[in-house]
Amino acid sequence: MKVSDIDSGRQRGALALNILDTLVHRIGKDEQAALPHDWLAATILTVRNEIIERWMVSSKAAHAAGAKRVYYLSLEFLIGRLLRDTLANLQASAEVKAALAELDVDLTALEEIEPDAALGNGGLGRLAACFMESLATLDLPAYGYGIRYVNGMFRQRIDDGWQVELPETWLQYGNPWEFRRRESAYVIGFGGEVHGDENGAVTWKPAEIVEAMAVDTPVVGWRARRVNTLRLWTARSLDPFRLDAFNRGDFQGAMADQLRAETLVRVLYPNDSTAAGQELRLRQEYFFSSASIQDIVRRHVQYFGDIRTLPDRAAIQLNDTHPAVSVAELMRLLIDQYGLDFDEAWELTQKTFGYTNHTLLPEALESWPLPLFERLLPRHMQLVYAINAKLLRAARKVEGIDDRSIAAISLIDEGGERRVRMANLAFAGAHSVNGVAALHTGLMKTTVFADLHRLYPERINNKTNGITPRRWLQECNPGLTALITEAIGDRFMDDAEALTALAPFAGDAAFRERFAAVKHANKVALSNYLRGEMGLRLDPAALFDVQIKRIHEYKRQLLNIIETVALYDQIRSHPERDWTPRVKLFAGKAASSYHQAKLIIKLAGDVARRVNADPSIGGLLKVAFVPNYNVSLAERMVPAADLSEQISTAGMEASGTGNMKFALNGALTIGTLDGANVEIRDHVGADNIVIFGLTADEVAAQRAGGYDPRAVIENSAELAQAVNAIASGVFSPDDPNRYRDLMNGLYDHDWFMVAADFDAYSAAQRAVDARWNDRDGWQRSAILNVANMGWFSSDRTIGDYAREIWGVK
Ligand code: 26V
Repeated sequence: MKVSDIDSGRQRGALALNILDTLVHRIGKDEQAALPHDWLAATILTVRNEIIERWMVSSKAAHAAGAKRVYYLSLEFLIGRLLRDTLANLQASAEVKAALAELDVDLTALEEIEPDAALGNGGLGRLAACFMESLATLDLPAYGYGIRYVNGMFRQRIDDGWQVELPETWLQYGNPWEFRRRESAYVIGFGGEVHGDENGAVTWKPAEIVEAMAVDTPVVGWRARRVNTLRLWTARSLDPFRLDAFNRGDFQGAMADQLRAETLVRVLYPNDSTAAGQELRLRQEYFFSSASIQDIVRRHVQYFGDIRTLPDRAAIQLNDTHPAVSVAELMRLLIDQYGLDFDEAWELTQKTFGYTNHTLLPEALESWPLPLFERLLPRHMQLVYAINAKLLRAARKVEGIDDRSIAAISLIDEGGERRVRMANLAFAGAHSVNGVAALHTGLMKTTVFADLHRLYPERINNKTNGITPRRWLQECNPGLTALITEAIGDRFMDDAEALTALAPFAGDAAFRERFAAVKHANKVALSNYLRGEMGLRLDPAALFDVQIKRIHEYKRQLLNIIETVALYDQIRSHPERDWTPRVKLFAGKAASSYHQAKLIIKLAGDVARRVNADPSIGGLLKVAFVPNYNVSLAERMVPAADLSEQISTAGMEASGTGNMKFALNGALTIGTLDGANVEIRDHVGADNIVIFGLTADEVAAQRAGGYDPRAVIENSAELAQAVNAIASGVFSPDDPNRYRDLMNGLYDHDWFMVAADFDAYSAAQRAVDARWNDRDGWQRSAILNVANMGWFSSDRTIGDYAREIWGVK
């Protein structure tokens, strides 16, 4: 039976028939029986067919040209949904929408039931996803390598104000985007013993092995210029079912190997603030590093024959230290399999790798207890020692170098229990070490990497982060995109820096009105969504003030909440003043073991409940914590924001990328001089951003020189009143002591300088109110933000990596 035969007789074009054919023959359902997920799968499979040929063209062209390939190794890819993005990049949205309409199916509804691929924690993972899209857009041959987690980032439910973590089952209906590559499989070993023979050749006999199998997802660049591959590894046992054990009646034993393999790829570590430290995490890191490096080496030798030309044909970028064991893995393959001598292998390795650092937080810097590393990876341990010997020999030649400096450079931390330092291994094994914003790169040179920097002063460089304007402007904000296109044409879609042509429109009153109308419509849409999801009633005319990101003390959601309490207090005391109506929105996940962060979520909810229920403030202030922050929620919230909260303690946020998304969508930033905020100010102009608070240098100086938060609190009536109200249970009458310790922490140490920055922050917020009342001035600034944010496109960032680190065109 052909699809046309079961056609209901209506007029249907080729694409509609194609989707229907896929539904019937691939999904096995007819139109009447199909559920929304069946239509989604049929649509994705049909679209995927359109991609495959371009995909093959892309890889054949790279092969024929002998092009150098980029390999982006990352334990996280926070992709989100793919259908809308892929259709947009194929320029096929309208066509597919029309075809589905012929089948009485709504494309937007399908797009919104696609599960969010949340294989990442936050900024680092989302950056990797933006980079993949920009690599394809810039027509650079590239592969992303990672793990196909069965359970990605947890789903957050808020129960009685408390965060509860639930497993996210994104693969529940299968994943129609992916191709399982059974033939691309590698054996990964763990443990066992290392033997050397009389000629010096070394063999590692692992005690345990699993197989890594490739699962590929096509990544379509803008205007489908190129299709690259995101290759995620899944694990399987080489002996998935032990019949001998089964026949003995040992049913569990029969499956034990398979279970162990599946455990490797079961969960993403849901933490971005504390190094995990568990054996399973190191196993994940090695599993994916080894599979990726074996795959890269195999491809190189197959195409080019000589392993010695690897650095000419492959650039491998390490996304933080999570894949740093790759340095030792490549050394192992070069020496033990290809017979190179150590020095030659080291030179090739250094030329091949680049390393990106994403955090200076000492607690997030990975290091592994030496006994664990040695037990799991005995051959790699030997290589780490050999690399370290070479590194320290070089260090000792530096004039005036002292023992403290040598100890800081060493790959082994000898203070306390001995540990392998992954950041030092990545630094030593790479020709390029980059930070992700100018300020952060500067701090790398003077703090964590100061000694390594003195040894290799050319190695550290800056690559300021970026975001893809396809997802973060065109797709999430079609209203603004249409308005911009009408004003300046569509060149900005191919070159985001062409947005500067919008700047003169800031002076055009009619344009400002239309710009404001687009923002208003986005706020109405978000309000409607939040009413449906959580019964919230918001006034879209109010100022939407948004802080959405991982919950962490350094990001200072607490500063925002305390200021909210102070504002509430002020409105109650002076109801006669001309207050700006505000909606304060929070969203974000806390690491499951991070008690303080979870308490901050609870506090946001407690403050919201009290404030929202108080009729005496006449609806001038509304507060909400929106559950389950993820990429899709960000796509709804970012276009609706008026004010973007980027208020980390200066020196602690490596870059931030949410800051860029908001500014590109016409929100004004209130922020500290931290991370990329500094460069955002330089681009949008100091008049179009609200900067407050201590600088990174001042934070360091205060911390060094007897900062006394108690005195600061006692000197600020507004702050003291808010802190004391929270501490005494005004917002938690059911448990008046709930926030006592949290508030005492501010008096006692206040490591994140909440008290130190409070008055400046509060004053900055009142300055925001004043600007809001100057409607023209506000819209002018908002338009100038959009016009000047093109530089923060990840196309620019990837162009910089390509030229300055990878040497690819
Ligand atoms: C650490 C760990 C520790 C073990 C458990 C899993 C895990 C996962 C991630 C991390 C490191 C997270 C570092 C990170 O996300 N940094 C963010 O990177 C963004 C992109 O460069 C940047 O914009 C943010 O400022 C920075 O915090």
